[in-house]
Amino acid sequence: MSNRTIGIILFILIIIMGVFGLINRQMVKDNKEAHENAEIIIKEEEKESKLKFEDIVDLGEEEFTAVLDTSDSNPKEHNYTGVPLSNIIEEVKINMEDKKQVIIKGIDGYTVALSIKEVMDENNVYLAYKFNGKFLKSKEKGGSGPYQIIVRKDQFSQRWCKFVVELEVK
Ligand SMILES: Nc1nc2c(c(=O)[nH]1)N[C@H]1C(S)=C(S)[C@@H](COP(=O)(O)O)O[C@H]1N2
Ligand SMILES: [Mo]
Repeated sequence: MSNRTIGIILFILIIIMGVFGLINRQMVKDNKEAHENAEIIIKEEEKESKLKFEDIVDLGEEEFTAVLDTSDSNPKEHNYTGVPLSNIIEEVKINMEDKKQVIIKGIDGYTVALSIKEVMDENNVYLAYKFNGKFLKSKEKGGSGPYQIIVRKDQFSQRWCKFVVELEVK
């Protein structure tokens, strides 16, 4: 092979790598933007509050492990990043003492009820936004985010509401 041919091959490879690099950077950016725009509505009777990702991330971020056990997978421990659900409720000045439960809704209509007792329990209920160090993708992008409720003490994962958009404290 002539030097010229090798040169052309190298040039083409560098262009391909550059294009992949740009695509990857755009995907990371899209994902980050999706997160920055990700809002959650918190309701209490007539009162409605909204929190954005930038508000949520400041409410005591923690990394924790939880065992995911679905109907089509065996139990496996994973790392999540999120904030305790009770911190979110406190942030919007809802007093949990006279309440019974928190109703969590996903964008697909899936609804989960947690008792206030469970929510107040230490290291149990979290609103997660990262899974094994990566942001949870939206439903359209094949993920379980941008937010997912994790109930660490729940043996099965039915109540780990995916695509969370609304919380109602009753
Ligand atoms: N929003 C939403 N959350 C959901 C579900 C769902 O259908 N919609 N399914 C539940 C069930 S039955 C399980 S086992 C866990 C994990 O679901 P996966 O199998 O998609 O991981 O999510 C739970 N949370
Ligand atoms: Mo399930």
